[in-house]
Amino acid sequence: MGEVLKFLESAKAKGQKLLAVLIDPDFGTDEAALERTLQNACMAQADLLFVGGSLLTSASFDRCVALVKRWSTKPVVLFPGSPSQLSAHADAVLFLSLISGRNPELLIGHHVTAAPTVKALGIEAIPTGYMLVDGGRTTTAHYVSQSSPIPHDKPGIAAATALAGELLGLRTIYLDTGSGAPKSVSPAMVAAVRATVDLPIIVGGGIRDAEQARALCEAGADVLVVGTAIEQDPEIVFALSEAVHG
Ligand code: 1GP
Repeated sequence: MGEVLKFLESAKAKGQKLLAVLIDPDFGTDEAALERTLQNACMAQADLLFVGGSLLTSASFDRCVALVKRWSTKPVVLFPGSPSQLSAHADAVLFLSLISGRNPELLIGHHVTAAPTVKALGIEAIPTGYMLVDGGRTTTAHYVSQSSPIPHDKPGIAAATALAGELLGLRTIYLDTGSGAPKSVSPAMVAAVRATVDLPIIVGGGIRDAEQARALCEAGADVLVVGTAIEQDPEIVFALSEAVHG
């Protein structure tokens, strides 16, 4: 097992919740802002840096990952929106299967394209059941994946989907309403998935404040991923970190 998955599993076993700061690779073109965000993440004791996005508009992905690695002591994990979002500077990649959708390209197609590069780069691949959940509007992730999200008020569908992922041998479950979603996944949905699977549960999309973060951790999330709120207010990472670690 790779080091990052070991870290996630051992934190879960000890009941330690983790905060991942999501860096949008396009945001990395403003290097001063990126450095400030990473300094804050470091001072706030965020546990992981995720890098990725559903749609890249700049060509500087590899440079962004290299800068994140240089300016941080925490594991750098790719959260790729496409097989081109791979970099040798990362410690690991979430090898995502979009199990909430029925788009074969995102269940196996992109994986075939990406696998030889992942192997050649020597980065750890973490088999992840990725589940898009309706968060109140169509996000870029929903649109680009051409898949229907799980309805926000159907925790049973989320639990059954996560269980199928666990039985297929996936090692983490990622529940996401998509970047900038008006609503996060509900604590009720997280609790239903927690009651059904024993895997580390990653939750992201639309998390904006400490109260929300606390409720999701109490419901059973192991890792919270926050991007937009920290981009909009870099200081909020301190309150989020306190909520997650407290
Ligand atoms: C999106 O889970 C991430 O895939 C984070 O979402 O940008 O809304 O925090 P936000």
